[in-house]
Amino acid sequence: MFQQPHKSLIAKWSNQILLLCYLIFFSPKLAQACPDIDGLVDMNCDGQVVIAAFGDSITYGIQDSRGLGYPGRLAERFPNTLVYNLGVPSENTYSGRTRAAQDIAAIPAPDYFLVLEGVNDYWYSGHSTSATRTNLLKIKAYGSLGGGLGILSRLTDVNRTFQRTWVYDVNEAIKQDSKINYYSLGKGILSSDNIHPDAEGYDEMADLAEAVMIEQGLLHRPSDIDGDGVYDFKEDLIGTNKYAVDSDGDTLTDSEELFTYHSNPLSLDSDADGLSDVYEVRTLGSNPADSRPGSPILQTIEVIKQ
Ligand SMILES: [Ca+2]
Ligand SMILES: [Ca+2]
Ligand SMILES: [Ca+2]
Ligand SMILES: [Ca+2]
Repeated sequence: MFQQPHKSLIAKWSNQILLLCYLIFFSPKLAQACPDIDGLVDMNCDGQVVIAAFGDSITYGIQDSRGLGYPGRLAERFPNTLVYNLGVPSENTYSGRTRAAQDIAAIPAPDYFLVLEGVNDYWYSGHSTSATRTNLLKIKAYGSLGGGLGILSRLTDVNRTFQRTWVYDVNEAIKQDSKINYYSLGKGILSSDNIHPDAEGYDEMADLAEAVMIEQGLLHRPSDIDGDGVYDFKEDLIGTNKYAVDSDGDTLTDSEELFTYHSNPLSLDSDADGLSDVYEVRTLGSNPADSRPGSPILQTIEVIKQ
């Protein structure tokens, strides 16, 4: 009877010690990185994570009693992430190739571009697995145009005898190119129409997509040589020094300036009001990126000056 509270007390303290170690060694850096959102990497470091799910009726979500499809389920799981369902029922990859270019131009650059298409190519006159593969690789490539990850999926299984061989052959053809293996979920995910998943099946698809996105994001996280949380390509883009955590030497790190204070990491006085960024941040608590005397602390200083 006495051991249980004692044990939980130790557990409580060790948790607090662990939390303290975490805060001391990791938290400041993590909090200021080209920040992950909902556990997903902001691959292009534009301040938002965008998932675009491209495909046919299986992406759209036909036969889903919840009307969400697997992309809608991802939106539920990643509430701070923008999710686009780019599913068009009945589409084949020949049409998909053209549409992908248009769709990508119409949405914010995706960090994760999920592609699942090809089962309808069976009905395309003169279809071949190599042409389908070529189309899919073209579609997937649009996903990386804005700095994101294109992720190709193997087709879900079907319960139509005449189409099963086609699905199997396409999956064999794209085996090396695909990261999400929906085929592995088997026929158990299918609804009564023998081709679309049911609600539970879409749940399983979302489980798989979620796991692969997290894994691929970590595998492909962009390089950050100086470890200041701003990816190298971003530093090259804005002109900061990717080998130094504080490019302008004012003791505010590049990531603090970019993501916390929104000041200029290459200027000692971003808003040119005569008060240095570090003085505004550390002493005045005012906004170093806004010269308007709107903050209470700035007004106080002005009164003192008069
Ligand atoms: Ca992004
Ligand atoms: Ca960096
Ligand atoms: Ca600085
Ligand atoms: Ca200033």
